Amino acid sequence: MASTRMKLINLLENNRAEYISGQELSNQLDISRTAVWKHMKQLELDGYQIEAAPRKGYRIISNPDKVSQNTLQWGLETKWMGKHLHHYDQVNSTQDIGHELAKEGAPHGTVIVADEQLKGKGRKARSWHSKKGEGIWMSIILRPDLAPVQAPQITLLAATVLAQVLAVEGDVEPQIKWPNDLLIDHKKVSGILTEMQAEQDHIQYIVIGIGMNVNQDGSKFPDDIRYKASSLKESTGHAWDITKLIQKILKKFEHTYEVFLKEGFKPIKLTWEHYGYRIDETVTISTMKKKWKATLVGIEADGALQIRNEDGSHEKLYSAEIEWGEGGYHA
Ligand code: BT5
Repeated sequence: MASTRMKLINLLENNRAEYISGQELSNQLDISRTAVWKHMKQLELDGYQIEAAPRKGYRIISNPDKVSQNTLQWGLETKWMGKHLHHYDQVNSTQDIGHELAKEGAPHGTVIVADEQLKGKGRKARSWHSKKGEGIWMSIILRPDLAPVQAPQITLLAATVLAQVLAVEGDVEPQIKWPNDLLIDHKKVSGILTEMQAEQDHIQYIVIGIGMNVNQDGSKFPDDIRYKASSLKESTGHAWDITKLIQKILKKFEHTYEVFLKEGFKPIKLTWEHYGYRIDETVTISTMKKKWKATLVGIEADGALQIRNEDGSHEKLYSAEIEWGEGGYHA
């Protein structure tokens, strides 16, 4: 169904200047003229404006500005990422749907996108504010051939993907705050949540959740996050096309994932450190037992943060409170 509709959109898009007759479409798509007409009605529901002229045929007048399965898949230049794509107006959490679909056998690269989440999730049972139509609320199902201990690499990979897309598309300077926040001008624009189902030595699937604030006005954030959250619109001064941005992210994700399979974690590590927040700077760190000053050095393949203590010794941190300094904050 979806692929016939994609073909139909392609035919209409490629003939934008002219009408294309119902008969022609019916021949090319190998479906009845009634079926063509039903697809047209569906496209209209998706927000396409279609003109149907008697004896001439159909043509697209304008594309939708709303996000839908069709608009996301039309023009998506990927091989496997997002080829199975589910779009919802409203869900509790795209992560929950990701788990359900993965358990039912959804393939590697399945993508779930929602306009709004009622119970968006952060890490450690924190909540993620996901208002209607203002951001990217998306989960991706991956089935990597990796051991569970390597799962953090996928989170780090995702952060490099988002940073690179924003740097190119937004002409901004994103930074990745360990372990999983994307900041612009010290404020959180995006967060990543990685959840997995694994056996002892093998990952069955990973659901990687990406939340990105896109078109919110700063004043619209709830009080408790207003001082530390921002959106792309806030930082660039203009609204963004969410559909196009999702397509760019999926394409970059696919490419980076393939580089990761071929070349391992090293290129990801280097990119991460390039964008790493406060890398090479001295911060105050505290754990349950102590509080001390150290320099942030980079990341390790297991997701740990590498630090250099004042006596020159190196240490790996898996969880700690970091005082990020001016403008920074605790998650
Ligand atoms: C994260 O958690 O940053 C991961 C967020 C992942 C959200 C995506 S959306 C699609 C998918 N479906 C889901 O249900 N979740 C994923 P964490 O590092 O724990 O940060 C959470 C904290 O960030 C909260 O406690 C708030 O302080 C803050 N926060 C909440 N909503 C925010 C927002 N929209 N923008 C910036 N900060 C926010």
